[in-house]
Amino acid sequence: MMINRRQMLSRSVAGVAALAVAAEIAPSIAFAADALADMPPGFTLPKLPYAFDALMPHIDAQTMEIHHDKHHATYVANLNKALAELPELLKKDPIELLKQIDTVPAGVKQTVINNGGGHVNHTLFWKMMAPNSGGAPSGDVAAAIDSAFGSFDKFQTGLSDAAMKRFGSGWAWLVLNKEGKLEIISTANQDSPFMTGHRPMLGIDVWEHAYYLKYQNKRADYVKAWWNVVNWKYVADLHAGYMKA
Ligand code: MN3
Repeated sequence: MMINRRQMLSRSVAGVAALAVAAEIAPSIAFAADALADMPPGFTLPKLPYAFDALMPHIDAQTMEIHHDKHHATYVANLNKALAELPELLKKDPIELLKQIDTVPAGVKQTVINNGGGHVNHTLFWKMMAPNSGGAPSGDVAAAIDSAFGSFDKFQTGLSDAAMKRFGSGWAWLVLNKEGKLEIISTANQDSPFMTGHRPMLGIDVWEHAYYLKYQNKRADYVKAWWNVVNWKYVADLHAGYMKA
């Protein structure tokens, strides 16, 4: 696509201004908005960054298609519907909305927790996985994991345990906590780590919709397979961004 010099200039000025405004509100939000650049306010379903079958054999194409096109799409649609009469909230960065969940009117608060959480959690989740990935992290993330958990193996066991112990539907997460330390947590339903001041670096969806078609009741097999698609590059980007913010 051809764009002229004036268009390019006005685009970059607008971009810088938007970042500056966001930075004024809260540096960590500015980073998050930047990292989640395909999650604009107004709540739209981001494109899956790879084909439905790209994570095979670990996660099957039909699961990915239903998970993204139906489940995630429904969270987005329900969030937009819930906030249709609250245009000032509809304009917000969805992460900011979750961080400030106590300012959301009581009548729609739980709907925002469920569907705003679902939207943000899944937007992260798609990028936290990638084809031809898995293995172990390197660099700063690897050092931070070793320092927090003793070793990569201990971290891996810890996150897998949290995923297995989550009763019913929810998530297990590696987060950066308020003190700037790595921590493993688990959240129920679509509760977002951002609501409790945690910054998610890596998360696994253990709702049955994430694995049932291929793994049925065998959540342990899904969790084990999922490690083969972890996108450590994105985990490192998130970590670096949070540390800078
Ligand atoms: Mn899900």
